[in-house]
Amino acid sequence: MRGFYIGRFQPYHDGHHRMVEEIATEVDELVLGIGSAGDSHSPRNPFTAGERVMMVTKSVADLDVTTYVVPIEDLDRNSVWVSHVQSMSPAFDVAYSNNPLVIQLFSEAGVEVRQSPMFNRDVLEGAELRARMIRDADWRHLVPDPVVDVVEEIDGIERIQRVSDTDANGDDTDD
Ligand code: NMN
Repeated sequence: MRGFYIGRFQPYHDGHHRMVEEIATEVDELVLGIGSAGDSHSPRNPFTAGERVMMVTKSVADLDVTTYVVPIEDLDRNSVWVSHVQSMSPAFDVAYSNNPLVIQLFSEAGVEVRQSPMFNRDVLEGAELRARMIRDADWRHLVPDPVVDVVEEIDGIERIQRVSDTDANGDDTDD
């Protein structure tokens, strides 16, 4: 059985990783969708799809499940988003999410959706991590080690601080 889990992964953190580990106990293969793939260089979406591919690929390398990392750009039309996802991803049997819109769209399209109370953690942790990065508070212990390496390789802290240092890019009040 193959599962699908989409997140923005801005950045990929320990909450995501615990979810992936839990999902890995239920599936043979897992597709990890990098959501909002076209977005980057903003306070809410600081990292490019390619940078997030690196974070996720390196973090899941040791898991005992075959994984595929697939960037998925947003669409203006929610009604055809599931078809868009399916056109970009290896075929999957079940979608994992706690995002109400994602659950609604997959359910309407007849795709089985599984949720976990643990998935709620994701919403809080992404925004919290970015806030810590912006104010130079400690964030490294909240992400898998390879994510620290990627953020350092791309000078990610300097970037998020710079793009947050203007109101031209909007704020980051939700996740
Ligand atoms: O649960 P999160 O981390 O928000 O990830 C869900 C991802 O799915 C986001 O990147 C979101 O933009 C994406 N999504 C896109 C559409 C669309 O493009 N119409 C609809 C539902 C979810």
